[in-house]
Amino acid sequence: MAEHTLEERFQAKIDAEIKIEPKDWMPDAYRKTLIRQISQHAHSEIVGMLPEGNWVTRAPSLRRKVALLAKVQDEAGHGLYLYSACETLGIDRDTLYEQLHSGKAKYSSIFNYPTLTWADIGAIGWLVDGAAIMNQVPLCRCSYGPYARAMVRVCKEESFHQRQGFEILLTLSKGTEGQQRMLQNAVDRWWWPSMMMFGPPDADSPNTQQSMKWKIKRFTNDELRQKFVDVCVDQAKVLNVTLPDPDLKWNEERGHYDFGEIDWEEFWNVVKGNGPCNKERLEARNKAWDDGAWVREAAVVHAEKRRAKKKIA
Ligand code: BYC
Repeated sequence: MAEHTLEERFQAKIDAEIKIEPKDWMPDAYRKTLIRQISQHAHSEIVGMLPEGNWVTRAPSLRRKVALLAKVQDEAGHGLYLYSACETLGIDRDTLYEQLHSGKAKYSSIFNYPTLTWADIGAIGWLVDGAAIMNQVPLCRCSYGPYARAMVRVCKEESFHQRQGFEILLTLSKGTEGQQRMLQNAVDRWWWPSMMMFGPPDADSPNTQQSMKWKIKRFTNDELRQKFVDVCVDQAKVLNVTLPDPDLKWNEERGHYDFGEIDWEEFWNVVKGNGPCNKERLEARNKAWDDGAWVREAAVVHAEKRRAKKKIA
């Protein structure tokens, strides 16, 4: 069968909302795009454990510590589902890890910012997980079956994390003046980086158009960013905080909030590896990998022994 016919049948399946499964024929570019996006997503979950992990030993109560530990552990789980989904496309996990550890792979810009106070943990839950949910709920309908299915559980857990973060901030908002200042300061620092999570504006996004046609993405970067702003404005009122954007204003005609210019220079700088914590994050991942060598070796020996025992039996 001619290549173009296969491609047409593939697109027809996507148009008919039929999921593409690992053994189905797919264009090389579709496979490559998915490996790129899913691996970046997996790396983000894994690196995303670091800023929050920083507060596990300093959480203000046992209840907060247990909840934060559970959240960080969920993120490790998300990373593992996503690496598994990525492997169904024919790339092995060691290659993916190598790409992360060598600094070749991208992961979300947001995790290159520091967590300076306890309020940052609440702000990450509210804004970062909030942005992640906005972006990830439509991914449950992604055309590639294993990615779409992995996202269902990820989204359920992310939604729990977002509420947990909001509750941390709500508690601070009812606290002392110092706690309220700490809350405002965290929101001031996390707002713009969270807006950047959705990626460059549609006009400068090389991948969006094709990914929409393939139904990997269901909304563009700008569409999701706008939804995020619209939702956050009302939530900020409940928290009694100001979003640090003087241009934020309801636009009656558009039926949406207008917002100010995003500093794209800062975004690209962070993506290129020059953000406040890029170096620290990569060092931490490499150290964890090296320190864990004996665990991996022990696991392999254990598996081999079990296999040998089964053979004898
Ligand atoms: N950071 O053409 P574009 C989470 C790159 S949430 C770094 O629009 P695409 C978590 C992009 O990769 C975070 N790089 O790309 C939450 C591309 O470069 P390459 C992870 C970014 O793929 C809470 C170039 O810019 N979520 O894990 O169509 C706690 C041009 O962009 C960023 C996901 O990964 C960025 N923010 O759209 C713990 C969701 N934005 O690859 C963990 C899945 C863009 O061509 N991913 N770039 O060299 C997606 O939905 C899409 O990949 C994006 C970008 C919307 C992020």
